[in-house]
Amino acid sequence: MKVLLVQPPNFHGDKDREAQRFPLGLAYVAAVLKEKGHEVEIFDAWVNHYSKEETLSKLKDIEYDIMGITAMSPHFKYMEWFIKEVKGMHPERKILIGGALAKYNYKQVLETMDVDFCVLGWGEYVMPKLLENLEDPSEVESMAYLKDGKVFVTKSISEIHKIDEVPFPAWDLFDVEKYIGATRLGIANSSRRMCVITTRGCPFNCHFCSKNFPVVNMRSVDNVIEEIKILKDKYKVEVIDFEDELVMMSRKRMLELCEKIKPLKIRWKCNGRVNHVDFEVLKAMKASGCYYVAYGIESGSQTILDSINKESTVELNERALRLTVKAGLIPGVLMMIGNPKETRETVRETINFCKRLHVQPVTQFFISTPLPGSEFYRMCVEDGRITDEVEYLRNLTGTYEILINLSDMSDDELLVVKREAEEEINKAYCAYRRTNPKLFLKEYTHKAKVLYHHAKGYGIKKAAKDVIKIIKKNPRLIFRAEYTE
Ligand code: B12
Ligand code: SF4
Repeated sequence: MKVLLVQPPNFHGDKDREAQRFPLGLAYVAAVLKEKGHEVEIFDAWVNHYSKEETLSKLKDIEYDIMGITAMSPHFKYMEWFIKEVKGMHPERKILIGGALAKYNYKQVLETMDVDFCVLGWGEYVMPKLLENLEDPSEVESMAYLKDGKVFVTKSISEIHKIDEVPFPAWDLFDVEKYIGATRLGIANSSRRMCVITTRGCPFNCHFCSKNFPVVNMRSVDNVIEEIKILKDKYKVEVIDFEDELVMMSRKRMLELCEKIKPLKIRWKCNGRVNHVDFEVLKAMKASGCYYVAYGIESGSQTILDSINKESTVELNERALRLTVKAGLIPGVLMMIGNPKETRETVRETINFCKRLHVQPVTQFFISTPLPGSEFYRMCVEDGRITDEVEYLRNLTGTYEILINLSDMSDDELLVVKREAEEEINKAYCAYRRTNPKLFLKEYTHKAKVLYHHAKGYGIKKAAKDVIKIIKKNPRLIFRAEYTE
């Protein structure tokens, strides 16, 4: 069967806002389908920055039997437009959606769009079976579809799998160079990078989070290393981004990973959880090429950490950041604002936390937003703050705007407090950096390296234009800590 797998564009409409990451979910599905003998083609509107017009004109010429789309919840509005257009072109061809949008809002999707099937997770196992049972998918696990006008959901697939058996992502079907050299904020990376995921799932239950996999499944270290070797040898990748929520979850596995990744002379970064921080492990990570660990610190206030069910403490957060710096690693600090019980006072605690530890949030504070699949979303539906889920999804754009204000402040106050907090933290960080020449030099050398690389790739004229554009849009970027590399 001829399958077209689609990644929709960045729904923020701002092409530079997020890096174009390699869509691992789609690439795993593609690999399995290929293995089963299907003909697979990829259409990535995100990495190619296709406008709506370009999307339609390019799709017109592609032959396929079934289209599979990956989508996050905030893609809902775009999907309404997209499905209507695509079904209008080829009403006889089947369409299915996978990813968080399908998993958490299959009902709204099936009732408002002309979508044939929703895949509720584990696409690499579900989609091949679906292709064998398109006429009657009732025996295919983790599916939702309309039957006699009613939403029908099949039995859930097991959450436990031997994921070593899944083939590596089908890089060869993608224009891989576009991801390896992807830009962020319009500036090229200064090294060739690719993402890898070594585990699926997370055992914690933070109330704001909409995790795709509730149970932890780990790949063996040898399987991960084999993948990295291919990325290094075949695609000349220099930096690996581990996308796992919790690659550091098992001390033993992390030490094994460090030992086996070290001879590859790869640089790598990952996410950490403060509960799993161990100085010996951090040192082993540093020695094996790790340079950056991002932590979901979220807040400097215990009241807030408790209100979001973070299962961490201010002390643990502080300890993790200090140990990370002590091990010679850069700590990435992910922060939120606007959670339940948030007041000026709790934000003050967060400001003081950042100042005390001399850190800046990675980009800006994310605004706590009830995302489908999260406890906050469930609460808002239950207590009537979300009455019309379709309307809510149409307005959902991610975590940069207030959609439902969960805090104890008004919308205006929250936005003012957010801006003031970001400015105060930024100012304090810059002042600290001025007293620390080593840090200053390190960060600005890195900025210079990134610019050099961008100019080398795109020419000095374009590089200068890009930099001016970015600085005009966000002058604070000149002063920001350089965390992304
Ligand atoms: C990498 C990543 C990104 C990347 C890009 C992702 C991409 N398109 O490639 C970046 C950094 C840009 C990003 C941005 C955002 N992200 Co993000 N991201 C992730 C992350 C960490 C990893 C994704 C991944 O590769 N997973 C590994 C693969 C194997 O899993 P998967 O993608 O879920 O795919 C499997 C199934 O879902 C299913 N499947 C998925 N697609 C399809 C398609 C078909 C046809 C089929 C059959 C099956 C199928 O099968 C796959 C294999 O099992 C996830 C968290 C996570 N660990 O999954 C969050 C996550 C997907 N992101 C999330 C969010 C909220 C965002 C933002 C909205 C946040 C924001 N700041 O506003 C933005 C929006 C981006 C935009 N502007 O459009 C949420 C989504 C929740 C939701 N309800 O929508 C997640 C789940 C994080 C979380 N726990 O809350 N993200
Ligand atoms: S925020 Fe991180 S630790 Fe919390 S549930 Fe989500 S993935 Fe797990």
